Amino acid sequence: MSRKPVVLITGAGGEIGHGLIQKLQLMGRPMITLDLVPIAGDLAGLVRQHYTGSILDKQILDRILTEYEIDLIFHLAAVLSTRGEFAPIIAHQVNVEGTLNMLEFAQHQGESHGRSVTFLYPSSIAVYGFANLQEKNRAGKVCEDLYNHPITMYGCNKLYGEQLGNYYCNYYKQLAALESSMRVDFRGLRFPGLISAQTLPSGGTSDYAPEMIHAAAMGKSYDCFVRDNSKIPFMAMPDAIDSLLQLASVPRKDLSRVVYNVGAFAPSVEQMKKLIFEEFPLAQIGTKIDEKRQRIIDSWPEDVDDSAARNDWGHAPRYDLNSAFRDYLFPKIKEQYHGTK
Ligand code: AKB
Repeated sequence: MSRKPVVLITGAGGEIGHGLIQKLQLMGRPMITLDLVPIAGDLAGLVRQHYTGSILDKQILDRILTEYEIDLIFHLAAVLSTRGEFAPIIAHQVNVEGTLNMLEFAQHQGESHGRSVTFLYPSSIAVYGFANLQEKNRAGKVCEDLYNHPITMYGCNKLYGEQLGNYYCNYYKQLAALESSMRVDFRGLRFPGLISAQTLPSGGTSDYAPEMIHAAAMGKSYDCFVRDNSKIPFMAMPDAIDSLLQLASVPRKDLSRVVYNVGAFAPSVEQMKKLIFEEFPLAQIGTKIDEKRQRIIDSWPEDVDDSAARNDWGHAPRYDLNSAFRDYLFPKIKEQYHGTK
């Protein structure tokens, strides 16, 4: 029975999933979704079927395997860095064992349908780590193969998840009699902090940026938990979604790497506060440093070298710092909270 292949999105209820579902629907791509919670009302009508459950539940994955042919997976389910430091074992189970389940699922899909499954894996700048702030500042824009010394469980999980994906893609059961590698066409993106106008993040350490902007727009006071001179790379959510879709569509032969850095802009907290106060002069944004979360931010790079992504598949974010805030975030967030642009 020939069935039209569909896209599977895990962790579909999260920030990336929200925008990705909307974009895939506009592209006319049929999709199914999986998340621990039911799908939000505004998205339910955009997906063919939503499965409420865990990527750790192999029975639900087996059920999906019998019901759908899947040719593209966006594996978004994850426990992020801050939340992972309160429950490191759960983070490992979801981020590593859950990812292993999804890679095995993709392998079975590929074997049963006789073709490879493209597997998009959002990794993170959390895979990087530095001995101290001086080393971070000296390193500047880091390339993929240096400073892979994460200090969070999430970062460790994401780095290993990249290695697992490379194994499934290029070495799976390499000693077995039957050739069965390349059923999983694994592609990873190391995302910076992501800022969405539509949703607020939860459980991340880079959350201070979206939290500040949304608080200002809602007229709520907010204390940033890191120093004003803290600097890591960020990206507007539409660019993050476009980079996932762009990497998913590139012929494998054009890729020189399994995992890519992607960047857009790398502001200090001070630079972001200045833009926010220009837009919301009455904003009440203070500073109340959380030294433990500060140490995580200090372990992440000032910026990333994404030349491989730009050269191999034309990564070119639409938004820089000023346009992200002035053309995307401020008008969209105002519209969301006040109905005005
Ligand atoms: C986090 O803060 O944990 C994430 C990330 C940078 O990967 N937003």
